[in-house]
Amino acid sequence: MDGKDIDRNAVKEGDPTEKEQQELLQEAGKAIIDYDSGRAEEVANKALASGIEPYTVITEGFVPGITKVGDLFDRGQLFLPELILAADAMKAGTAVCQAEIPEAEVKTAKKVVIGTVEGDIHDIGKAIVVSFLLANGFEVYDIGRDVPLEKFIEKATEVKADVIGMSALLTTTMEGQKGVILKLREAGLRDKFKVIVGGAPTSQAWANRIGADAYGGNAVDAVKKIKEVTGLS
Ligand code: B1M
Repeated sequence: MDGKDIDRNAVKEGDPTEKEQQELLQEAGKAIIDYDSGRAEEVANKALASGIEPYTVITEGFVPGITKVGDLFDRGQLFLPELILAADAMKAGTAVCQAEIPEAEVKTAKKVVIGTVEGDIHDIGKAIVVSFLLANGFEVYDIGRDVPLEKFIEKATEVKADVIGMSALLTTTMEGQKGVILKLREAGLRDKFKVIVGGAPTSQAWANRIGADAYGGNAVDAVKKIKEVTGLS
């Protein structure tokens, strides 16, 4: 769907009501809980067409769904196969939304190398951060997931990056974020790059403890912090 021309703020007679939009957001979450990729895409399209912002569809629609699935998994009420199916539905739904977050025409000339650290294959949140960085004019080098620690430094050096961004969703792989900072120090490169960390188990306190320059709590916050550390705001 090409929704780039939709003026989401223009209210017309017959437009969906706030209640209908709330129902669509709930349906989005339910599609994840039901592991239904097709429905996740369908609801995403409907929600966008109803005028809901792509980021709102993700954060108020899909995220509560995947969070619920994560909680059930944590409590042993569902298992890895279901978690994988829910993640597939999450990716399908968020991809529809991300396609509606256009890349900025005006570029910032700031380069960000971003990936999920070694041992960690969670990349849904990182992909959302990448979309937001592109929408804000950053040149982004997404080096993927389960990325060896050295690769962050190699890529950042190769492209003369301003920022290294590391995502981690597991308490065990958070250590990789610290590892990259230690490696940067050992190589005498710590001053060359700003470092931002993010992912559900991380926090500002963690960023402070490992000597990162910033912590991003979500995609919007990540962009804000990267703008701050690169002197754009
Ligand atoms: Co996994 N998983 N998972 N998982 N998984 C968690 C993280 C977990 C909390 C679930 C739980 O038990 N409640 C738990 C971790 C527990 C812990 O470490 N203490 C867990 C586990 C245990 C595991 C496995 C070990 C399970 C197993 O194999 N037995 C395994 C690990 C595999 C590995 O990585 N080696 C595993 C696997 C998987 C799937 C593959 C099935 C799938 C991931 C698919 C994928 O990403 N391609 C998956 C999923 C989907 C989840 C949950 C349910 C949802 C994660 C997600 O996508 N959230 C998760 C539970 C949860 O988080 N509540 C869970 C939505 C996303 C939009 O949010 O990623 O937080 P998030 O990103 C946000 C912010 O954090 C921030 O902005 C994003 C957008 O707002 N952000 C950044 C993220 N990165 C950033 C970087 C920045 C700045 C901001 O700067 C660089």
